[in-house]
Formats: sequence, C-alpha cells, structure tokens
Amino acid sequence: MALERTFSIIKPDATRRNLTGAINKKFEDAGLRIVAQKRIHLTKAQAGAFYAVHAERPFYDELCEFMASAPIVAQVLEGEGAIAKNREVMGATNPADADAGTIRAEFAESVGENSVHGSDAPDTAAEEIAYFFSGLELVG
Ligand code: 3AN
Repeated sequence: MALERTFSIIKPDATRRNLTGAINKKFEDAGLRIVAQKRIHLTKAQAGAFYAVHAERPFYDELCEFMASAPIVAQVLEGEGAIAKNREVMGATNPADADAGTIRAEFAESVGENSVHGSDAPDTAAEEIAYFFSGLELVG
C-alpha cells in the first residue's frame, strides 16, 4: 500500500472538552503521523465553503453553525493507506454505529457533533489539504 496523506479535523465538540491529545494518540497509535496541524476558529462562511458539498442537505446550516462555534484543529495525517486507515480509526458517522475503540465510539456526542472529520477519497483529501495548508506547512 502506498504512503498517503489525508485531511483531518478535530471538531468543536472535541476541542471544547480538551480531547485534542486523546484523539491525536488514537491517530499515532494507528501508525498515522501528524505532518501538519493548526488550531483555528472558522467563521460560518469558511465552514460553509468547506462543507459546500452538503449545501442541499437538511443539516447544512446546523453543521456550519457548529463548525464555527469553537476552535477546530486542522491536520494532515500521513501513513500507508492513510485515507482508509483514518476512517477506520474515526468509526462510523453516527457514534451509535461506530465500532468499539474508535474515536467516535469513545468521544462523539451525536451524529452531527461527532468529534472528527476525515477525507473520504484521494481527490477530496488533496482539495481539503489545499483549503487549509500551503505546501510549506506540510512537514513529513
Ligand atoms: P463523514 O464525516 O463520516 O464522512 P458525511 O460526509 O456524511 O460523514 O457528513 C459530514 C458531516 O455532516 C458529519 N461528520 C456530521 O458532522 C454531519 N452530519 C452527517 N449526517 C448528519 C445528520 N443526519 N444530522 C446532522 N449532522 C449530520
């Protein structure tokens, strides 16, 4: 499997509860390396642009409000098959369906406030990394 990079967000519900370190430990224990990381407080418009693909979904407005409600930690994770591995470590979108030991099973509060975001494919990973980071900020 090839060395890959994926984009990750530690969401406001998790930063609010001081879970950044606990979540990063899950990534590192799974063999994912954090090659870029920054804490930012998005505006609602910036969150809306990031989640533009969900603009027609009924939960879009609520999702943008939530993502702008407190700081996030934006990250780039690197590893063998990083995109799939990260989604495995995150667990299912709805914490009620997430496997034991995953981030969402342990930490997520609801389907909306589910502690982490992770890219779902190579093209979205590249787009999402470029939205938050310049090449100079990626230190592998
Ligand atoms: P994932 O983050 O697991 O890839 P997506 O892409 O289907 O899931 O959804 C993006 C984000 O939208 C989720 N992480 C979650 O915060 C929010 N979301 C998804 N489904 C719902 C829902 N039914 N109600 C509220 N928020 C939702």
